[in-house]
Amino acid sequence: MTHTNKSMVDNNDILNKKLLGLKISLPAIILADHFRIRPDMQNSYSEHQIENYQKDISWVLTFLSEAVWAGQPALFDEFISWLKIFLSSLHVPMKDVRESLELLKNRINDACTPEENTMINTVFDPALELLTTKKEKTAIPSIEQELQPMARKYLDHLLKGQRNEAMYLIMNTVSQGAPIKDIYLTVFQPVQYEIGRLWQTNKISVAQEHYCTGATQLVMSQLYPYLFTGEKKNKKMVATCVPGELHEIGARMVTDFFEMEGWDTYYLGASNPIEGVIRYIQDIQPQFVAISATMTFHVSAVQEMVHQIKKAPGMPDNLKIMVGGYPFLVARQLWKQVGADAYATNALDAVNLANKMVVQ
Ligand code: B12
Repeated sequence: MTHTNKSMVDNNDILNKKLLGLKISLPAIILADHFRIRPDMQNSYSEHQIENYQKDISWVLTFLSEAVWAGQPALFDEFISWLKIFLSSLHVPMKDVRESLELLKNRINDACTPEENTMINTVFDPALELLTTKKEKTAIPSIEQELQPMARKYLDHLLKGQRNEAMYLIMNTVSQGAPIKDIYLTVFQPVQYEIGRLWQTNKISVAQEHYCTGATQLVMSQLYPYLFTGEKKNKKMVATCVPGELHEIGARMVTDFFEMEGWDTYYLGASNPIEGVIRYIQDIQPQFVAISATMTFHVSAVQEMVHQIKKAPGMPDNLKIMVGGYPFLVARQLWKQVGADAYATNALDAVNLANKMVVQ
C-alpha cells in the first residue's frame, strides 16, 4: 500500500489474506511450541489461560496483517505497546510474551517467501524491540490523564453507577451557558479515553465500560435540542463508520459539530456495509462524507470505502471525503494513502476544515 504500483498493491492484498489465513492454524501451533520450550508453563496453565493465549495470537495476526498491508510499522508498534500494558495488568510476564511473539515470527517466516518476510519483519522487528525495552509508543493515553474538574466529577458519577447525577451535572452546566462543544471535547471525549484506559489496565470490567458508554450516549441524546443553534448553511454531510467498526461515538461527535455549524447532517452510525453508504450518498447528494475507524485493523476497510465511493456512479460533483479516528492519529500520513481528501484529529478541526473546503 505504501507503493503506488498496482501489482505491489495486489501483492499486499495477497499477503494480508495469507497472514489472516494463519489465524486458523498458528494459535494452537505456537502454544504447543511454547509449551515444548517451557514445560513449567504447560504445567501451570489453566484451560482459560490456554484459550486466552490462542485468542491473543489470533489478535496479533489481525493487527500485524493490517500494518504489513499498509506498510506502516507504527500501527503495529502501537498495538504491541497497548498489548504490553494490557497483559502486564493481568500479570502475564513480559518474558512469556516476548518468547511467544518470537515463536510466532519464526512460524510466519517459515510460511512466507523471502520477499514477504522482508515486508513482515520490517513491521515485526521494531515492535519486538519495544518488548525488550521499557519504551512504549502509543497515541492512546496510557497513564491517568489530568481530567478537568468537571470531567473528573462526571467520571466519578459514572463509575459509581450514578447516571442521573452525571446527567444533571451536564444539563445544569449547559443551562448555565457552557458551550456544548467544550462539554464534548473536555468532558465526554477524555472521559471515554479514561474509561478505556481503566478497562485496559484491568481496573474496571467490560460491564462498567458498557454502563459508562451507554450513559454518555444517553446524555449526548439529551443535548440534541441544543445542537440546532447555528444558521443553516445549505450544506450536507454524511458520517459513517466502516464495516466491522463498532466505535461510533467519535463519528457521532464529528456529526454533531457539523450540525452545530449549520450543516444538515446524516449520521449512519457503526459498522455500515459499503453498498448501503453509497446508495445513501446517491440519495442525499451531500458535499461531504466523514468516515471513521478506531481499530487499526480497519484501515483497509477505510481505503475500500473511499475507493468504492469515489468510483460509484451518481456521486455528487466535487464530493469531499474526510477520514479520521485512531489509526490516522498513529500514522499521520495514512489518510493520503487511503485516498481521502482530508483528515482532522478531532471534531472541531474536522468542521473547521470542512467549512473551508466546501464553500457555498
Ligand atoms: C466505548 C468503547 C468501546 C465500545 C464502543 C461502543 C460504541 N457505541 O461506540 C465497544 C464495547 C463496542 C468496544 C469494543 C471494542 N473495543 Co473499544 N473502546 C471504547 C472506548 C472506551 C471509548 C471509545 C470512545 O467512545 N471514544 C470517544 C470518542 C469521542 O473519541 P474518538 O473515537 O477518538 O473520536 C474523536 C477523534 O478520534 C476524531 N474522529 C473519530 N472519527 C472521526 C472521523 C472523521 C472523519 C474525523 C475527521 C475525525 C474523527 O474525532 C472524534 C471527536 O473529537 C475506547 C477508548 C479510547 N481511547 O478511545 C476503547 C478502545 C478503542 N477499544 C479497544 C478495544 C481493544 C476494543 C475491542 C477489541 C475489545 C474486545 N476485546 O472486543 C472491541 C473492538 C470492537 C470493534 N470491532 O470495533 C481499545 C483499542 C486498543 C487498540 N490498540 O487498538 C481501546 C483504545 C481501549 C483501550 N484503552 O484499551 N469499545
